[in-house]
Amino acid sequence: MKTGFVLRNVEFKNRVLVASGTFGYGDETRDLVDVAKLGGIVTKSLSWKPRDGNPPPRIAETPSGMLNSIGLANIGVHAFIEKKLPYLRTLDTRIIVNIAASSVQEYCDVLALLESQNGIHGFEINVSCPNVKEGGLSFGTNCDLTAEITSRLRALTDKPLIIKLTPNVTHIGQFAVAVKEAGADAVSVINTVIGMAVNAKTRKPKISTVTGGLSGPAIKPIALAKVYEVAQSVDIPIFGIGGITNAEDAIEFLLVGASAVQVGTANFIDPRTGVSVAEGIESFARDQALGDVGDLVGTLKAKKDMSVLQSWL
Ligand code: RRO
Repeated sequence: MKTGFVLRNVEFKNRVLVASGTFGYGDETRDLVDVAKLGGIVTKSLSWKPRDGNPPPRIAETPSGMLNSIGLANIGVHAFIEKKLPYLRTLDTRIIVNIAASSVQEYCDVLALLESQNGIHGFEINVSCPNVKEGGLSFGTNCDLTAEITSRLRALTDKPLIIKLTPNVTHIGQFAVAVKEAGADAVSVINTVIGMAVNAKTRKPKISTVTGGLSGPAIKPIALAKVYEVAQSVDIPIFGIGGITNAEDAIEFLLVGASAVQVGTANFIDPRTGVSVAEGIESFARDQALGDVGDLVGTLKAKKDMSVLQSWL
């Protein structure tokens, strides 16, 4: 059974990665998860300088979803290189480093510095954090700026360049087209959906920044629709993300057009979820007598002319 795939010049052993922000820098779960059974790890977004993030409370539970406003808390690219990358280099899986920034120049500086290090297989560019005032959605909801960031970074690396898109736009397919034309190898679809939770008794929002990013099973139908729209718009690979908790969820993403998936919020319940999703996909493909998990990608049986999205594309 073939489980892997190739993106640009990098081979992934299977189509399941763990999503940025839900697996730290890979070291917290070292005694819990056999990461060699994952296609890869996407590390928590890095900025040039360390950031403390937003004040608490910055996480709230909602029915079937988690609301976060971490505010890009991270150790900064220099501490990452010194303290985290040596361990990541020892792992038998692909390491994708996620980068966030508050200016185009900062994205370039962080990527250029990481580019000079061994042990990084690709970059995922976060233009979609809903919880910071500078950068984040102010980039990711502007198609021209998203394309400019992509082309500036493309010039700096020959490694896979993946742009992580926000669902908080009217036509995500247009963003996928723009980043493809600017040189992106793939897109990650989706980051969190802007949401809000309120405590009726105190009349206060449940997180300090009032709104946050909703993730978990609550957003899976939104994510499937966004992946479908992107798959109808571009032919570059898509990492499908949003509420995946088991193999069946992941297979749904492959069917609508994702080439691979990332498991996010489910890691907070069980950090081994990605491994069991990878195993479950493989046994599903075997049961279906497929020779390659990739044979599932984009094979949704849907009448395209029946899709209401079609009139936008
Ligand atoms: O740190 C965060 O608040 C955060 C980020 Br950078 C992101 O990309 N998505 C999200 O839901 N939270």
